[in-house]
Amino acid sequence: MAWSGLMPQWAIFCRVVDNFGDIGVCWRLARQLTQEFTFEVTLWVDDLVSFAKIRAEIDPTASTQSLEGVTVRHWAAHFSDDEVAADVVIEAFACDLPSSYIEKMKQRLSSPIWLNLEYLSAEEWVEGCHGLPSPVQGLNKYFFFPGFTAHTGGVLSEAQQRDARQGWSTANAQQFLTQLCPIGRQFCPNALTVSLFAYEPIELKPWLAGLIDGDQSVHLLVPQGRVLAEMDLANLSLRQCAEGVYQDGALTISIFPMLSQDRYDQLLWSCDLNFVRGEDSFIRAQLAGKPFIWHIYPQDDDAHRDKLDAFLLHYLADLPEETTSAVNQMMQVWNHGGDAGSAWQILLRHRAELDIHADVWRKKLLSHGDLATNLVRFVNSKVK
Ligand code: TRH
Repeated sequence: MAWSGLMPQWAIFCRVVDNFGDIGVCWRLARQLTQEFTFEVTLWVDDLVSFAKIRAEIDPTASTQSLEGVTVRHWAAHFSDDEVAADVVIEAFACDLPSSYIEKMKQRLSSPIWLNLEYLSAEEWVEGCHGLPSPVQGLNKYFFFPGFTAHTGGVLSEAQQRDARQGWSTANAQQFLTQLCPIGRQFCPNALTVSLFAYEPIELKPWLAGLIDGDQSVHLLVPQGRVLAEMDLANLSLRQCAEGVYQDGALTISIFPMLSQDRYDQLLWSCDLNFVRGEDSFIRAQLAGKPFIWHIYPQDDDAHRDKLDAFLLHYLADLPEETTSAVNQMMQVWNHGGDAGSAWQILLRHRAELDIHADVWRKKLLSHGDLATNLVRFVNSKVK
């Protein structure tokens, strides 16, 4: 296809399978394409309620709305006859475009560039599949894989957030945490700050019990969500000191409503260590340049086990054996069970090296270029 001479129109289709990662990734991409490349972007989302959880400005009842220059449309079952297919169509996470939209793509004089933005994996096969076309109904659909090496599409990293992270000082971090958790901070102003975002980790309760009895004072910052129910605060020895603040021994917990996506980034930049999950928060923790523990999205066929190991091979490649073993142990225990108390204690002993490593890794990740820029380059290479 050839561009008509005007700015190309992009359409991103997002089906929310569960939680917030699907819309989290699609929103970031849509915003970056609009702001950094000045494309006209329409984001089609089937679940605006989930979107509104990470961007409060979203009206879950509106069929069309605009946010930061992106046109957001509710993806209902059928497309009206006057709808025209975009120049570039992104199907996020193999969400299957509706056949009525594919028909419109086929009706165009010049075929659109059609891509499937895949899930993130560090497995070796990804490099071989990245960028491959697949013929579908007379059109080509390209597979675009995020990843951790130069032979993949890289990871999403918006200039706006990169610059803000660069300028984020220790004073900014202190101020942010104090505003977010004023009472919790009073209890433990010098504690290790740890954010917690996870599913239902098997070792959560023993780990919390270990934090209460530990030598290291810890301030655990928890945005409301699935992990909270699993924490079962009523059955721990913690006493409630104020609304959303619990304390016992070396542990203080602050609980607060989910943050907007940009503020959640700031939380990750501000804490000493972050527990993250899924795909998007996992990447954001890496871009924060802080040590993290990943709760991988569990899959029925146990495919997540290989994905976790593949990532750790990359992430830990340049570290000494003892540090590698400390991180590997904590990640395995968090995901598959084991002695969380001891794994945590060992991990803490390596904090200084892990701080340095987190920053080195962030730079390495960004050296492959960011995903949106790589995507635009790929699309341009297909325009004849
Ligand atoms: O929410 P997740 O578990 O999402 C996903 C989806 O479930 C998806 O179907 C699955 O395939 C994928 O995981 C692997 O985790 P994730 O990817 O980290 O997305 C969370 C999003 O929520 C991310 O964009 C950050 C955002 N967020 C906020 O905006 N505010 C918050 O307070 C928190 C905790 C998260």
